[in-house]
Amino acid sequence: MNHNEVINTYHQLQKGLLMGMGLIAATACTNKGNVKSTLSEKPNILFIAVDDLRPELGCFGNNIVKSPNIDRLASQSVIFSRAYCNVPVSGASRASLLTGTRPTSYRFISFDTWADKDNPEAVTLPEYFRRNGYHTVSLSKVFHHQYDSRNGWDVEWRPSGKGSWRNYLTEENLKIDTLIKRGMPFECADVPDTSYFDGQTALKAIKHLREFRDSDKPFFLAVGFLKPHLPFNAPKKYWDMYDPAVIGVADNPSPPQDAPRQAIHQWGELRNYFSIPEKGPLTDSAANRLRHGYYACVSYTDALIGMVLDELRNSGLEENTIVVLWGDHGWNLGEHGMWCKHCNFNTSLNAPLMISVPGLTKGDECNSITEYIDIYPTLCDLTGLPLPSHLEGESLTKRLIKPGRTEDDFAVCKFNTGVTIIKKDLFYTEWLNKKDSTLARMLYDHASDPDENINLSETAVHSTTVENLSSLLREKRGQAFYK
Ligand SMILES: [Ca+2]
Repeated sequence: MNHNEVINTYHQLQKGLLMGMGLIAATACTNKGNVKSTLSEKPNILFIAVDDLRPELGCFGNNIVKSPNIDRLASQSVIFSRAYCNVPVSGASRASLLTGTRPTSYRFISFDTWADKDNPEAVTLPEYFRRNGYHTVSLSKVFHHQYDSRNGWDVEWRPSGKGSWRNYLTEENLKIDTLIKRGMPFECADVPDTSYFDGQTALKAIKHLREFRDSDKPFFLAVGFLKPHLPFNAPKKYWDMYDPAVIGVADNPSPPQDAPRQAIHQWGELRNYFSIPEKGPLTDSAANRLRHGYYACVSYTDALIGMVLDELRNSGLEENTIVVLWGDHGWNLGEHGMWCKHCNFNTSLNAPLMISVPGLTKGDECNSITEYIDIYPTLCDLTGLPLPSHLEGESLTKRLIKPGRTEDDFAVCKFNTGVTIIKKDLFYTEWLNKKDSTLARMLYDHASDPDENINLSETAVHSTTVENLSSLLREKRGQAFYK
């Protein structure tokens, strides 16, 4: 079955539902067998963005992290276990995903990227849906900047409260933040779930879902959660879910053998926080406490996502709503001695993605290599909208219908001057100058070294592989890479 046939099958499945049945379930045949679907021709979209979420969740096989609500969503989704952000830093990753276009040598560079400024020709995902009859709502951080893609939203809302964006609740932490402008890297406070900004966001999402129940217009509801981004502030009960001894520290706290200096950074984002040393490694107990805080924030966010998903179900909207959950990039929790994102290692590039299509997806894992720029065309396909010509990704619809490996899959990710191509088990990065010359490189084979501890790029036995990947990287990185 080729791609067009898959799309046709899916739309036949949709059309079959409209023949006088409205939202009543009907059956259609796909290559997975009989599929019951409840989608109307214009299904709603719930688009959940989670800031700095690693794919370390129960549904991704992690035994430590407690994420029952996301796991429940995963059981109704296809889980993309090899999804990669195209840029491992917030603003740039979001601008790339939401325009469906690749980073280049000159665009989508930093945390405070504007999609409108970096790629003004591209119609953003929400704007495209708004133009096509959707009521579009953005809650909290979806684009990095509140007023980016201003024409994209009917409603744009951000949470607010006393103190800085770091959103501490204890008097002690508020005082530290105010006095020295460097807050604590975490907070464990005995407060209700709705006290922090993300709690406000979940309540706001629930309010909108209740309003949508009585509307004839399809909705595109984007809900951005700020945690587990630093500082790791979460109600105490989520800290209490974890035993620090079980969390431990990273197994590989040293840089990879023979890695170039460009591969390693000094995690300035974390060092900005009070109590973190200006240079040098963290003690094991500090590292353990940070990991504990990160996991507490993951479980806190999971609970808030559960509140939103419960409302989706209770409101009767679930059966006609596609749900996409994505984290904007990965995060280092001490691996290679590093913290935060901002690097070309798998820990920063691999990110959680799952897509739920009612009646179609049932918890299968897709281990094809996918890129975040694939999300935009996928949502167009699933809602029957033609693909805008500027898109550079590939629709994942065929993988939703038949999850499984394809031979032609790859991903290209970029951070600053480092460009990574991921092909099969190989992760190859080159750092380039403005004339496209190679400054440094690294190669990891995940078949034998999934944690990326031995750089193979300079070994004679891998020279042909490096040559081939170097060519492939230049072929796949996008025609607009250099102006
Ligand atoms: Ca982020």
